[in-house]
Amino acid sequence: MSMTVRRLTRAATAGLVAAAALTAAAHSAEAADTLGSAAAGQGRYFGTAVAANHLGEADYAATLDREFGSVTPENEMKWDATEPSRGTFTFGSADRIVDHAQSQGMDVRGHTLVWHSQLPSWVSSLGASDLRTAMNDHINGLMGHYKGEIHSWDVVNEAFQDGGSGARRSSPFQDKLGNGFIEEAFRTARAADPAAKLCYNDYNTDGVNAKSNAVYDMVEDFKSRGVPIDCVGFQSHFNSNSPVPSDYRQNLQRFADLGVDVQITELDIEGSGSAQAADYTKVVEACLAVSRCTGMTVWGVTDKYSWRSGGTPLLFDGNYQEKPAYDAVLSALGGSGDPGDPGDPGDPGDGTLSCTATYTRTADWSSGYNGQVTITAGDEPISSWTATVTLPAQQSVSSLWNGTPTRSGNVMTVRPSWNGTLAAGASTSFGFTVAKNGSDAAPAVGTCTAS
Ligand code: 9MR
Repeated sequence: MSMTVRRLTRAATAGLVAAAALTAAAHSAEAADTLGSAAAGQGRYFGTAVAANHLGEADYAATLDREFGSVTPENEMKWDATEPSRGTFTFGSADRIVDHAQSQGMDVRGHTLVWHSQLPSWVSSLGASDLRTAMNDHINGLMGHYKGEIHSWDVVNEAFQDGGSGARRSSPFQDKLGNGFIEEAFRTARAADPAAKLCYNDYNTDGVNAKSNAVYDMVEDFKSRGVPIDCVGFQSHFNSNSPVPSDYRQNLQRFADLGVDVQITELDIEGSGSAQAADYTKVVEACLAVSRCTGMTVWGVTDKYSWRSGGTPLLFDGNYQEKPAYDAVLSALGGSGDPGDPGDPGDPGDGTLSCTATYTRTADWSSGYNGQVTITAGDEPISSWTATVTLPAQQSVSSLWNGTPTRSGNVMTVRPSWNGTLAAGASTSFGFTVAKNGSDAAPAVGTCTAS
């Protein structure tokens, strides 16, 4: 669907009422709690990033619909997706997500209006005065289309630099419009949809540090001058290089004390097992300890579609099985289900055998490379596994170890040699040497199946 700047809102067009209140109970009543219903019991929302192109996958939609009370389009509301050329708005993919969410009674976070990334080149090439107009038109176009349907908007995303300086990041907006662009974006946004919470969103601001201090100073200044800001989003992408900060709760609290809500907007934590579960617990407990922490969003439903899929950072594995981190979050939210009990869909003991396969290149030279596929059992022990590896057309495999391949064209189906039996959560790997024959592309690893 494509339309020009002037248009009716979706709500007016469809005669819909405004989105449901944030603290409404999750959309489906089930015996055991879900992430969404448990969080709602604490007066919070629990959401996930969603990609429109996965909504047609039955397990993806079922997990989403069962567990979550809020969705954030992962890419579909970004500038490159919604206004690829000036004044031409394309809402097809974003509308699919919003329609799906509304059909399930879920709320929607808007992400994101003004950001230096995923920005079409036509925006970057504008002069200052045109850029100011284009920025305001973009905010009005998006917020107008979804007026009354979005609980919180990330109005400006990632405007501060990493590192110790606390400076603004160089971007077309910063470089041409100066510091005032953020304030202007928030003022435009307030007028466009007065019901939406307006958020500033960033990463590496989760603990007290130079970057979060700079954001803090900006929010303090906005509040003192009456610039409309309602919340600060803490992305919370964690891994071993960027662990959950020990002063996470304290940092959330000091922002809340400025008179804004805080939201955890893009949570994911690389790792597995009990260590990952313990880190998720810290995050949930920090949010629950801050009364103005109104909700949490994880950055994806399943590890297999995560932007950091190699780090398995989410609550459901590649086969939509609940990970220990899921049980930890549900329990930290006070969920009344029986996390880990045999028989609950997705829990250990439900009889679903599963595995995941992840690929890495372990050696590389001009004419060839070594690849390795790591097979990890899900939450049940397994006695065998099957993984497929599809090679780029030119490439050929000269040897393979720790697995038994059968080949059909450029597709290898690999089964165990000696290493089929895996305990729950345990891993093995097979390796292979490839002749590039002119193509350096990576092979594609298909879904792992277990028996
Ligand atoms: O998860 C998003 C990924 O699919 C996109 O390729 C990427 C492009 O920049 O953006 C990812 O989402 C980012 C989010 O919009 C802003 N914060 C960081 C997120 C992870 O990179």
